[in-house]
Amino acid sequence: MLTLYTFPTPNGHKASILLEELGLSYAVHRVDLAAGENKRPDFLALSPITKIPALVEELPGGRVRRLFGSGAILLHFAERTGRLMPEDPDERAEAMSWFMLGVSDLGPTAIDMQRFAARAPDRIPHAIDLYKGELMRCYAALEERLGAVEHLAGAYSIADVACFPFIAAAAVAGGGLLDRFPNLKRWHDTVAERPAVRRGMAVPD
Ligand SMILES: N[C@@H](CCC(=O)N[C@@H](CS)C(=O)NCC(=O)O)C(=O)O
Repeated sequence: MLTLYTFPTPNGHKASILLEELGLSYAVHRVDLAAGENKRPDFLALSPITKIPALVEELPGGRVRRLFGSGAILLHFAERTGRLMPEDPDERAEAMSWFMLGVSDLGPTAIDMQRFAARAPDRIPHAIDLYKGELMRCYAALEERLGAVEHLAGAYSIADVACFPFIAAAAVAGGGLLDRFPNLKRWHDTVAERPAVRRGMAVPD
């Protein structure tokens, strides 16, 4: 039995897309970030950094395994199932590289950009320019790669799952991201059409 602790944000959506893609059955526990539910002691026990997503796996013998962070959840289930991660060493190296770009560059940069551009009490132009520039580096890298391959590691993989929700969020935020990056748009539109992605993006509803 799997329980996903989540909220409708890009990192939460990575985990729900992954579970949907793998056809794993799971319960959803909504952690209302706006109400500060992530700071409650019961959630702290699951996610020491008090961020969603987290996942609890009930194992035989009453054992419980917890995972926190979208990267850990994606890697864990790709390894366990042998799916959404290429076997060929060269393709695997590409998949890992783009997966990490999604987890450690694109996601954190997009969140920090949002913090400075939309939520900071004072406008700090240097911080906004810095994060805008870093985000552009991510988009430019993805755009170039997607001009050469259909998906980030060739075949659809956890690399795509790790990047898609942040690109989808930027696309709906306005600013014409997908008009400026045609390869990214082609990839975004293809991934968005996947039934598992549609279902995962609607969690929690
Ligand atoms: N490294 C984590 C980051 C998770 C994260 O930033 N989660 C955000 C929502 S997208 C969150 O829970 N924010 C609540 C907070 O910062 O208090 C991952 O990749 O999943």
